[in-house]
Amino acid sequence: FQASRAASLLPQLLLRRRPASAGAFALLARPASSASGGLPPLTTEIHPGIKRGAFSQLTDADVSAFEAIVGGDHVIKDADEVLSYNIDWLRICRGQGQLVLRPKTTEEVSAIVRHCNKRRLAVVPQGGNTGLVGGSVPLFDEIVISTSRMNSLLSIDPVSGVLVAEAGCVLEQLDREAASQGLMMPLDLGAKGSCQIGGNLATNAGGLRLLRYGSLRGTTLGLEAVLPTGQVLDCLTTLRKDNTGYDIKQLLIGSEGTLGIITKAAILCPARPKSVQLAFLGLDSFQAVLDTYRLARRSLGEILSAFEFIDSESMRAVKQNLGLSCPLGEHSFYVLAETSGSNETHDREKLDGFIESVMSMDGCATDGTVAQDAGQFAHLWSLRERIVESLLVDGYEYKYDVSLPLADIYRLVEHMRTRLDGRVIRTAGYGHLGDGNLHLNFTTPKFDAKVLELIEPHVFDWVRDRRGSVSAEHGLGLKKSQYIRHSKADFAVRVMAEVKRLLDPNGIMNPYKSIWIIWPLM
Ligand code: FAD
Ligand code: 2HG
Ligand code: ZN
Repeated sequence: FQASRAASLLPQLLLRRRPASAGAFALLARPASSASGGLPPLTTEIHPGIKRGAFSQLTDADVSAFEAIVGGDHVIKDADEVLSYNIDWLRICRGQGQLVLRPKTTEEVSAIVRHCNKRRLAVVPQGGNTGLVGGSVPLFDEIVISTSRMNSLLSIDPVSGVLVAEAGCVLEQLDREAASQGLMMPLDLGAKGSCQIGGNLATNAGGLRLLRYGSLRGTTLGLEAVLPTGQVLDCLTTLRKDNTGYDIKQLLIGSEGTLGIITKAAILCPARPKSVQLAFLGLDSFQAVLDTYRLARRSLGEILSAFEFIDSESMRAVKQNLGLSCPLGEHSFYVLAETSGSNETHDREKLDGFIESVMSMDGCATDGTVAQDAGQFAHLWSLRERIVESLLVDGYEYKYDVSLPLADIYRLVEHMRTRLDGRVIRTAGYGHLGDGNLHLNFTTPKFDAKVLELIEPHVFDWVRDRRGSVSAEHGLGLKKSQYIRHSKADFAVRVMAEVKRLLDPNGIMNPYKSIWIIWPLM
């Protein structure tokens, strides 16, 4: 079910590259009225305060050394070809990188990084380039190391459920391979057709089913990475239990390419459910959304696999901007409650019981439908997954991804709506309710500095004051790095800086991102 759903979602939006043999890169179409009209401004123009680090300049001798490592065909120098690696998915960041390297093996990555460290050349690891915080593209002239050619599935054990793959494997392809063994990847997100497992690990991506299958921090059993000095860190165990010392691989998970390049991973895959059901509900208050979630946890228990919410403004965006149809009438909120289990009759009975209780409970859901076939299932999910794409059509998007106590989640949306009244096209709130994760987005026809001033740092301060997180799942990247202290204690940040210094003494690995703001100052 997942492959067919996701396959239709993204291809027209992403910066997709043709196979290497085609020798050119295709910039696939994005919504015509989005900010993508021309090239985005250089990131250095938007952030003039960020100065280039004391890195070396690339020379012909460096390029020759890289050609000797990966072969001339996998060193991209042509400015037009390099361009798509310099621009992020949202088309908000544009770097000035001049070189892209496409290694095939861990040994090649190691040789490249060793050379860069010796020469003090800065690098940016890049997977599918679907990241949403500007972490995957250069700022100045950093060298892009793309993992796209490292795309072999190494093994799947149908008994233990352990899958071992190279970092450049696309998530959707891995999920298809897992399906052939009765398994599934433990994470699923709208970008699955392009994002890579290495990028997923580097961002510790959450996605639609974290509620059920947990975070990659739990499902990743082992990992191999090339550290900033070029040394290979081999923690590629496939054991479920291994309490021998510190769990170093956790440092790489969520490190956003600042501590090394992940080259291989061992992931524990759950059994693929035999029965998947999806209910779509219309509700008239956020309290009703919370009450419905409480009821879903109680009555669906172990088969609940996703609980997502969409507010009316987000629904309006997919309807108006993408022309999608919603099977329910107008409501303040919509909820997708999914179950995954092994017995269709049992699961359907449970879901029907849940819907009956929700409908009969005063103030809960007032309208609802259940997907009857794969087509309806895909359509209902697209109403949620395509919000990200629909908002881009408005023009310019201000994107926030926060964790908050459940009671505060929608208060933030209402608060910001009032604050920005009349200045934005829309204030849209949706997200992974079961994870306490709100996606808060504002749109304007084009970038408006006044609007940004009204949003930042106010929105981050509001989240900090309620002990939330300024980045629930997308990471800090370039865009959120200066707010790290809003969600982490000062001493914790200092420890992070020490770890960075220890592993990357020359600071070559994805500079200007994540904890960059802090560590060079210490
Ligand atoms: P990239 O974008 O290429 O890189 C992301 C970061 O990881 C960069 O800092 C980069 O330097 C680093 N990196 C990449 N590969 C490696 C590697 N091998 N080793 C070390 N560092 C590396 N995120 C969620 O959490 N949940 C969602 O539901 C979700 N939905 C999305 C939906 C859409 C439509 C889009 C466009 C994005 C979505 N995202 C979501 C964002 C998410 O972070 C990415 O899609 C994904 O995890 C990034 O993978 P990638 O291969 O594209 O990485
Ligand atoms: C999602 O859950 C993604 O759809 C993207 O994390 C959210 O872009 C967003 O706001
Ligand atoms: Zn999300």
